[in-house]
Amino acid sequence: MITFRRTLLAALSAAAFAIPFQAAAQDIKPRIIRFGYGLNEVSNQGRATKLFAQEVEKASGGKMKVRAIGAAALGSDVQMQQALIGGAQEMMVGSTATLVGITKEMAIWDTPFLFNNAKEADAVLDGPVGQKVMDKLQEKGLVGLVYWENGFRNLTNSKRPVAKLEDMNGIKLRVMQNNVFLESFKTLGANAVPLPFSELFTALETHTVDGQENPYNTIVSSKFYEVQKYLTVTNHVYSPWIVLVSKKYWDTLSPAEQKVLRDAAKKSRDFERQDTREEANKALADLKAKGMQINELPAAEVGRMREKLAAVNAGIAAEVGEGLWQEVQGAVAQARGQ
Ligand code: TK8
Repeated sequence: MITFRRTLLAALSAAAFAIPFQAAAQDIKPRIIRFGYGLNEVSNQGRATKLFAQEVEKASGGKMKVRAIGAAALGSDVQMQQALIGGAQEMMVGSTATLVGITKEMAIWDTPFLFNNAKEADAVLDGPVGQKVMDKLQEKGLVGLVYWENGFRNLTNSKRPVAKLEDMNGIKLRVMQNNVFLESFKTLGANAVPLPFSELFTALETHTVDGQENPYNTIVSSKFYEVQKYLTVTNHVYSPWIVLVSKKYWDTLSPAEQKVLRDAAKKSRDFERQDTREEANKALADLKAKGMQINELPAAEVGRMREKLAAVNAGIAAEVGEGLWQEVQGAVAQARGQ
C-alpha cells in the first residue's frame, strides 16, 4: 500500500512537473516534415531530397523527420506552393520559374542566356542578390533556404530535328506556367502551351504537345526519351530549383530547429549540384543509347536565338524592377570577371 502510494505520489508529482513543460514534452514526438517534389525518386531531385532527410534526422537526433514525397504526389509545383503558404504542407523543392505568380522578382532567373556556365550561376545565386530575391518570398508566406541546380535547358520534340530557328515553327511546345517562358517560345515561333510538369509525360505521350524543354537530367529521369525522338542542344536558360519551407511552419520552430533545416539544406545543395553535374556529363551518351537523335544548335543559330530572345529582357526588367535587373547584371559581370 505504502509502495503504491509512493508510486502514485511520484507519478502525480512527475505529472505536475510536466505541465509547465508541455512544449518540451511535445518535442519528444518527432516533428514530421512533409517534403514534396515533382520528379521521380530516382532523379537528382529525389537523391538530394533523400540526403536532406538523412541530414535533418541525424542533426536533430531523430526529433525531426522528413517524409519525402516525390513524383508530384502532393501536387504540382504551384499546388504545393499554395499548400506551404496555407500551412497544409511543410516543405518542397521546385522551379523558381513556377514561383513568379507569387513573387515576381523570381522572373529574373528566367532571363534567357543569363549565365554562361554553372560557376556563374553558383556565384550569383549564392551571393547577396540571390539571397535578396529569395528573401522576397517571406512576405508571401514562404521561406527559401537554398537554390539547387535544375540546369541548362534543352529542347526535345517528336516532330523533327531543330537545326535552325524556323524548324520550331508550329511545334506545340509545353512550357512552364510562366510568362517569360511563354513569351520566349512564342517569339521563337513555337506554339507554346503552359502545362504543369506533372502532366507533361502524358501530354507528350498522347501528342497533346509535340515537345518540351528541360535539362538533360530530367529528360533521363522522367523517361522523356520514350516519347521524344529529337533533342537539340540549346542551353537557352539556366533553371534553378529552390528549397522552400512554409513560413507558418517555420515560425513554430525553435532557432535550433531552424538551424537544423538550414544546415541540412546547405549540405543537400552541395551534394545536389555535384550529383547533377556528374549525371549531366553522362546524360547525352545515355540519351543517345536510348535512341534519341541529338544535334547541337549551330553557333550562328544560337546567335539568332539570343538576338530574338533579347526581346523578352525589357519585359523581365519591367517585371522585377530596373534596380534588381541591373544588380543581377552586375553580379553576373563580376562572376564572369573572376
Ligand atoms: C518539377 C519542375 C521541373 C521544371 C519544369 O516539379 O516544370 O519543367 O523544370 O523541374 O519544377
